[in-house]
Amino acid sequence: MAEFLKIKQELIDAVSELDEEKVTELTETALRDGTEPLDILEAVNEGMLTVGRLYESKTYFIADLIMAGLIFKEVLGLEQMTELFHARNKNKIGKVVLGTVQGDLHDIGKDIFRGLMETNSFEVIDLGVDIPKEAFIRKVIEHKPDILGMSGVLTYTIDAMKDVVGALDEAGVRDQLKVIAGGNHLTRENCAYIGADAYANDAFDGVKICLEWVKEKKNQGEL
Ligand code: B12
Repeated sequence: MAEFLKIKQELIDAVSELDEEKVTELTETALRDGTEPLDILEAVNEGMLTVGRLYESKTYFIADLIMAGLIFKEVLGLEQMTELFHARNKNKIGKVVLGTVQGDLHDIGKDIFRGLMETNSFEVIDLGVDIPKEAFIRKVIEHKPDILGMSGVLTYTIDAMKDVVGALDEAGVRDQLKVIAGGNHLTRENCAYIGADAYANDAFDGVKICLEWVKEKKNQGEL
């Protein structure tokens, strides 16, 4: 960890400068030195925030966002990272249907949440990106999950999230599951607007909430 602190800023800068080769090199070095994969992901995420700011200030363009996405995916695809996301326990504690809502193509945060949930022994049915409410409902009826997870990184997708919850209501299945919305712009207020049971700005917090829900359900004898 002490070793990682020395290169952490270098890694953040390499991500924000879109220096793919350097990011891979630094990540591999850190992993070899025994750095926790989650600490590396946190640093990469910090670099992504800078990329977002540079895009907002028109220093970066859409091609740069694409490059940033590719770099993050490359880091997530490194062997030690995929090992981290490998389900360690075959006994599943709960089922989750997950997807990025209609209008949104961002999937990196969703994929991190999926990986962490699988590591924590959840079965995850990942529907992908740009998922219309009808597809969410179809899969909920088919798989009867304990939890529905919706990802939405674009601020205007809160309406798409609200529509999914409305459709769950209409289909008469809203009270059969918990709903969590994820995205770093979400707040308590827009969570209430969406009608979700909880929200998380961070995949790690989301997993904690889901673990709590499963514990409650078990205590109530429903599992
Ligand atoms: C990479 C990227 C892209 C890539 C996405 C590649 C991919 N495969 O995902 C591409 C190039 C496709 C893209 C496109 C666009 N993008 Co973009 N993109 C980004 C960027 C740089 C990084 C996003 C990212 O992956 N971050 C890293 C991950 C880990 O973070 P995250 O997604 O937020 O996920 C975390 C949490 O949100 C949470 N989480 C996420 N999902 C879930 C789900 C659950 C259930 C839970 C519990 C938690 C959870 O956990 C994660 C961390 O632990 C951001 C900038 C930024 N700082 O976010 C802009 C950003 C999101 N994009 C933006 C924009 C504007 C666009 C475009 C509209 C640009 C355009 N003009 O075309 C398009 C939209 C396309 C579409 N319809 O979706 C804006 C959004 C602004 C807004 N107010 O909505 C941002 C914020 C940039 C900016 N600052 O302006 N983008």
